Order: sequence, then C-alpha cells, then structure tokens
Amino acid sequence: MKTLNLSIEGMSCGHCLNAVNRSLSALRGVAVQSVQLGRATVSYDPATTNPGEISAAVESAGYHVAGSSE
Ligand SMILES: [Cu+2]
Repeated sequence: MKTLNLSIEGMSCGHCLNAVNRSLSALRGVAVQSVQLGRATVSYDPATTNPGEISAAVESAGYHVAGSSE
C-alpha cells in the first residue's frame, strides 16, 4: 500500500467531510486514513488504483483537488 495526501478546495462543513469520505471509501483498493477540511490522506493499492483515479473521485463529488503528494 502507498500513501497519498490530497489538498482539497471547496470543503466547508461536516457535510463536505462526509461527501469526500464517501467518495474515497467507494474506490476499490483505497483505505481512508483521515479526512479534514481541506485535506485527506488515504492508503491505496497501486495494483488496483492510482492518484489520478483517486483525485477524480473527489472531483466528481464536487470538490477541487489542488494538489497531491505521496
Ligand atoms: Cu460542506
């Protein structure tokens, strides 16, 4: 498993925390470590998914991924 830190714009409340958590948790090969306003950390299996797919899930939930680092 690898670790990915996401910097996320547009999160403002508990609803946003839940929405981001749900979008990440729904991905195969991803284990959510933490979600805070403006950032999330996940572990992922590089054989199953990748940072682009993980960022896309957050974007499709309505938030903007400003950056990511491993
Ligand atoms: Cu919100």
